[in-house]
Amino acid sequence: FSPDDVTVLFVLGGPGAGKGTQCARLVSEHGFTHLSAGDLLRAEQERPGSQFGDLIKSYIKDGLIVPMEVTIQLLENTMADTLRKAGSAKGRFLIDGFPRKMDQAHKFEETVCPARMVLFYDCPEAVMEKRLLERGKTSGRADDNAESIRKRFRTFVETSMPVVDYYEREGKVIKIDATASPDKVSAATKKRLTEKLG
Ligand code: UP5
Ligand code: MG
Repeated sequence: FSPDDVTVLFVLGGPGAGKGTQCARLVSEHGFTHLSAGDLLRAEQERPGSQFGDLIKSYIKDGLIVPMEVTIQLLENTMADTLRKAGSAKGRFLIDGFPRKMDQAHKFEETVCPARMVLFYDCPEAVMEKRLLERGKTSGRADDNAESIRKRFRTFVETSMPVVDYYEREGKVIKIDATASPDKVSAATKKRLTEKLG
């Protein structure tokens, strides 16, 4: 995809920081297409005949990063499908929960499309843990339990924060305090995005 046609924003933040919640709001109010890497992986895991089902299941339960080829292919296919259905070469995409490892960041930007900006939702672990345990009562997500949450936090600190730091050095990060109410976080996001993107 040409960056002249396609605007990509990466949306990063720890598990439970509120990436999905905020992306949903940006879609309804700003015409972005929301692609959650985690949602695409969970859907692929459920797809009958998928050769990656078992692999995805075990990686997600352990909070580990699925080999990047799988995730990048899912994202690229979904972007292409979206543009095809819209009958347009142009599109704006929020890519939620990706890249969360340096190799994914480089590969995606080389082979799919460079990112214009990175939204980073900053949230302390204690707040994220509380949200995830609460959601776990009803979400049915295999990784919303105390043990998986601990593993997800560890992967985030060791593997995913270096990606945020990398984009920070590139001057692409918009950092937002994610501890306030969804409305407040959403208002802060819109303000900062408008300053940067117009
Ligand atoms: N909530 C949200 N905002 C709130 C607020 N401001 N105040 C109070 N409550 C708030 O929110 C989480 C919960 O908090 C919800 O109940 C919400 O109502 C409440 P949500 O918006 O879902 O947060 P989000 O950051 O999206 O949390 P999520 O659990 O989706 O984050 P993860 O990053 O852990 O999950 P993801 O689906 O992205 O990835 C899951 C796994 O997939 C990874 O661990 C990994 O194993 C795998 N994966 C890969 O291997 N590769 C990838 O590239 C991506 C994922
Ligand atoms: Mg999410």
